[in-house]
Amino acid sequence: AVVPEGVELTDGFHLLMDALELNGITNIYGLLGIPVTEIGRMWQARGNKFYSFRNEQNAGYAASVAGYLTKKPGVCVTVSAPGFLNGLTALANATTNCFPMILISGSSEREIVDLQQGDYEEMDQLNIARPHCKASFRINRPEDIGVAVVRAVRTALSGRPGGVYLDIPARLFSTVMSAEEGKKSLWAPVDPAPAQIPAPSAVQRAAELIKNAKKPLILFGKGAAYAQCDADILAFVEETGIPFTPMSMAKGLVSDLHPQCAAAARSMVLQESDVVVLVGARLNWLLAHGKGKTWGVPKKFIQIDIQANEIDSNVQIAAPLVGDVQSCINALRAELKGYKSDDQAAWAKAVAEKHNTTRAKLAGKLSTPTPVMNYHNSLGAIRDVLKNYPDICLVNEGANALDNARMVIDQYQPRKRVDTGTWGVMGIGMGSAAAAAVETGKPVVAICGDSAFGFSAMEYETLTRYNLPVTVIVMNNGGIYRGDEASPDHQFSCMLFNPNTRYDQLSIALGGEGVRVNTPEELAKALEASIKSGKTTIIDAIIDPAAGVESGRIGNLNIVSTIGKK
Ligand code: OXT
Ligand code: ADP
Ligand code: MG
Repeated sequence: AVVPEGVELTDGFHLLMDALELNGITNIYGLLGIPVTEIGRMWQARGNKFYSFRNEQNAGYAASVAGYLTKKPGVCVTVSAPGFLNGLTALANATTNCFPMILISGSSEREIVDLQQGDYEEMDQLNIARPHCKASFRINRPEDIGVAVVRAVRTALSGRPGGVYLDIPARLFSTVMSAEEGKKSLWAPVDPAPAQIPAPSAVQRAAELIKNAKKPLILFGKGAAYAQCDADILAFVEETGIPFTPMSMAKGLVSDLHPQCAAAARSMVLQESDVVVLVGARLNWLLAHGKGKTWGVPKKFIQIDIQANEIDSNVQIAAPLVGDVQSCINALRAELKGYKSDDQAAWAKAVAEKHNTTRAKLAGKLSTPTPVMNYHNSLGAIRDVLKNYPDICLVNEGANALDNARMVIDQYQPRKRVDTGTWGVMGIGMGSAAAAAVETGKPVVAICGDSAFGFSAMEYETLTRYNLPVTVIVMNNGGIYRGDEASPDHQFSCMLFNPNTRYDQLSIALGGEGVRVNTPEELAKALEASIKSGKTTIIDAIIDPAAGVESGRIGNLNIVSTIGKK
């Protein structure tokens, strides 16, 4: 529409920023260039934070982790086609992990894109994004920016959280309208993630199962951690006396040191339990789809999930509790009030014994010296230092570096562990570490396999640039899984890296602190110093190239040739 002369104007850029601010967004993660450059400058000029990355995939991982940690959608801004595609990996990963995130990409001129006439960075981004997120929206008019942002926020947050794509054609950014009309077109959503209360009959059904169980188990997933109802969850655990075990990112939701923690009796509790309460955890590959020998004796599942069709996705769920974790847990607590079973006490005791014996066995390995560090004694040293910093957020990726750290390092507080998640994706390291440091304002420690680190290593400069208190420990075993594989005559082995790589020197080159360590004592000292200094640091930890195993703890998923090498 033509705006009469003399009327105060606004444009797409300003309306977008106003709408984001109105929705409580203060941090944007992204990478600038045509046509979104001005957003970064103007966003910063308004006193907000723009975290500028070296590759959109890492900016996207940062945004998704911001979403997970804060329960507000993390926002990532990218340029068109290639930038958008880089960011899309992270958007898809966010959706897979149920993290709320909004990817905003500039796009090329519609008329040219739609006729495939070869525009600058031409791509039909809207449709490419659609299968990889909860919703994919395009904004065509400035007066629709407000509604689009609200819709994106509500879609990302409500029900099962996930990713949303917002497509903004370049021209819209500079399209003007009356400032007054523009202001009227913006609003903040009321209650964008409403409580979803489970039906009373469903609550009774679940409570009956718990009351009649002999060997009940509570299994927490990252949906329970995301829900931010930590006190209610702890009360549920303690009022029922039922042993619990966490999925990796739910570690610390109730402390790993809690007497009812059964993490180190994992196989036993999955196999022998008769009733399992799943709280914000899917029966996907990570839980062997709820069947087979992992799950041992027949059992009944109670499943708390906000997504109704998650129920029965793999095996029969005897008592579905569809609703948000907080409402479901509190409804169950009310229904079970005053109930504690003597029958279940014997089971709880047996589980605690198994858990404690396994922990004690592992403790021995953690302090056994070896000529070159292995995963046990290196991680043992890290664990001892981190004991004194319970509120540090741990980021973790790799195979052996991931699986062993998950096992060895205790977590004491909710949402203090971010890892490779549902896809087991390498490369989340530096983006996640950046977001964890930014969003929590606390120090972060990232434990990365040397392969895993490589996926986002240049982003280390982003960490030093913003002075983020992140210590990256690179578990340097010289390869994927192991560093001792023999090379064929004609070429370096496809599983190995240059053994002369100096990750500590990479840090110094990128403006951080760097130290190489060869023993658990040196590692502990370097970590302690780095946390105390608050300086961005890489600790290059030399690990025995023969210490790892192929694919870590999931070697069963690794396909090998049936007929062998030919
Ligand atoms: O009860 P049992 O006896 O079973 O014992 C369990 C617990 O009771 C016990 N436990 C304890 N004992 C003592 N004390 C304590 N505190 C304690 N706590 C537990 O320990 C065991 C194990 O417990 P856990 O872990 O809870 O149980 P389990 O059975 O392992 O659980 C099953 C799972 C499936 C839930 C669990 O294993 C899990 O969460 N796994 C996640 C695995 C995963 O996602 N892996 C990453 C992918 S691997 C592969 O794909 C890689 N790639 C390919 C690639 C990827 N991924 N992405 C992209 C974008 N491109 C390519 C690559 C390239 S890994 C990789 C790089 C690898 O090389 P690096 O150099 O980075 O790393 P290194 O290996 O270090 O060299
Ligand atoms: P993990 O990998 O830790 O086992 P998953 O990512 O598989 O966890 O499962 C998380 C589940 O939590 C998803 O099915 C998701 O729908 C659910 N979820 C997320 N947030 C909530 C919430 N606030 N209330 C109930 N369920 C939730
Ligand atoms: Mg390695």
